[in-house]
Amino acid sequence: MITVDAKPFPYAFPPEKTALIVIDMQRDFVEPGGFGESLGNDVSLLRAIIPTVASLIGLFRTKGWPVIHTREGHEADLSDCPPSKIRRGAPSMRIGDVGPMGRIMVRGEPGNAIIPELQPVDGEIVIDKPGKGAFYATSLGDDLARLGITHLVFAGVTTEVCVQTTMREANDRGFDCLLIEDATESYFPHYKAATVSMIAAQGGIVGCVTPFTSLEAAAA
Ligand code: C5J
Repeated sequence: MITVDAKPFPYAFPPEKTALIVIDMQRDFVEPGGFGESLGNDVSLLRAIIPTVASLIGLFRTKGWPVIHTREGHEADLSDCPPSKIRRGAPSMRIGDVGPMGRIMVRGEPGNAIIPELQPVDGEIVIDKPGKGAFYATSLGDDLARLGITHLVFAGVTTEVCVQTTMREANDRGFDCLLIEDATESYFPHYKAATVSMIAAQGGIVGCVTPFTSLEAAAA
């Protein structure tokens, strides 16, 4: 076991049963002209975590621990996108509309891709998910069972939406979760702060939280 200094208590994990899940580091959320910006968000906040996420992925790759990437997106005919999701809000572009990076949130379009800085390498699992949670309507649960994974480390965007939803899904499925707090970000700093705090509250009701340097030091 490796033990990391974390909140609300040290997080102990068996490295051979631990995977990193990098949530939705896609052009649509992180780059200008994508879905995130169409909702009126400042994407520069999200871009600030790219070096830390890259270091975290690098640590897992160096150790030979699994790295799993997710992408939020939909089939070209939007058959897996609830009409309510298309209608919601008042974006300048809706899901399926053509934007500067192709059709918004549609699989295979340039904007749906993971950003160049964090591209998956051969052998890494990439989960295409229609929802906020990465377990919903995907193979993730089966993939983790096949790999014998019991512990999950989380990074990505956005903290209070897809990261938190997936952590809660994982928690209900019995995984021991750790969020790397400087490898996740929100368009709203106060939502990130609240989410990080509520994950670790009540004795780690959803999981533990720690900065990347603590995991790096523990894994050295
Ligand atoms: C959102 C996500 N925010 N990846 N998706 O719609 O958090």
